[in-house]
Amino acid sequence: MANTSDTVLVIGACGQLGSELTLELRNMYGGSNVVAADIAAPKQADLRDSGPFEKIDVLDPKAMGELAAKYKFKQIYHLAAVLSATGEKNPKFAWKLNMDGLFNVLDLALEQKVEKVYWPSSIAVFGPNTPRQNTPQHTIMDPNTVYGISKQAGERWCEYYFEKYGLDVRSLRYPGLIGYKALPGGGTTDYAVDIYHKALEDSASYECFLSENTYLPMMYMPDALKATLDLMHAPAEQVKVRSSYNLSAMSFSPKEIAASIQKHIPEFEISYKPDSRQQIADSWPQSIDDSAAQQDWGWKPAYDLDAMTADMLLNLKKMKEEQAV
Ligand code: AKB
Repeated sequence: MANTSDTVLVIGACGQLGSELTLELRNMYGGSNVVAADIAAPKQADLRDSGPFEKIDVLDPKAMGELAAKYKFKQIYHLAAVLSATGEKNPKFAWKLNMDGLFNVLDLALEQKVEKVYWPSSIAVFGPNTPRQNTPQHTIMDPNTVYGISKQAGERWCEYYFEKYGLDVRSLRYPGLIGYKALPGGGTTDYAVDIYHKALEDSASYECFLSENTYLPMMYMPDALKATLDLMHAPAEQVKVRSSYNLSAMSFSPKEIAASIQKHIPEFEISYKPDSRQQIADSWPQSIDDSAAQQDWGWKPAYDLDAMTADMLLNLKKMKEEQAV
């Protein structure tokens, strides 16, 4: 249950997930109760106009402390991170941002008696020796990207803060997230967003950086928002996994998403030019067993590939038309 008088901080509020989650939280808790924070001001008008924004660097604990003292947050959603593909370009910085940022938030939450913390993990915690089909909640984890290593270490620390200090921190291992409102930044699964944008351009064609039969777990944004809010509003005793929950909705390949788009745009063409992101994709699961999330707090996704494609194309078309006016 949501306590709608809570003040909530969203760090990384201008990102792909943050920009949509902040709006959902503002609908639930009221605009002025949900502070959007990021390293740069929001570009989206709805995010900018619906509640307070604070410029913050998650690597600056003093500034974070001042912010928390000002607003007395009851909940923090800490979404700021360097993703898988960008992380490989500057591994030391990715490690610093992803780990020091998490420590700053966890310590702040303890100091300021924040009641609940949300921190996203990823399918990137798995690695080349993990079973790739129906990957279990508990299994071999040998991530070989700095992003995956930081997420796996982060999971261990979240569980540690819960066990040792009683901090109510909750987490999901997101698959690739697909939405029409904001673009992802620097991930391996980003192709599954880009492809819809390119399908609606005049050329109706897309050159994919993964090969045609590369299957990855994916999820449409409304499902990701629902999962996040359901987990955060579940009674604490139902949240039995304190590292991070496996979460699943669909699994598809570039060839299959192209075929789904062709049902609406028959002339759409896809070509393939795999780059360094192929190796990352090949080290990740193809599908995920999320039975723990189903059992503990009733997780169930609503969208499959074709339902997502129909909704993505409809909304992207609408947005293009509005921009053209
Ligand atoms: C990425 O591709 O890096 C992310 C993820 C799966 O965590 N979308």
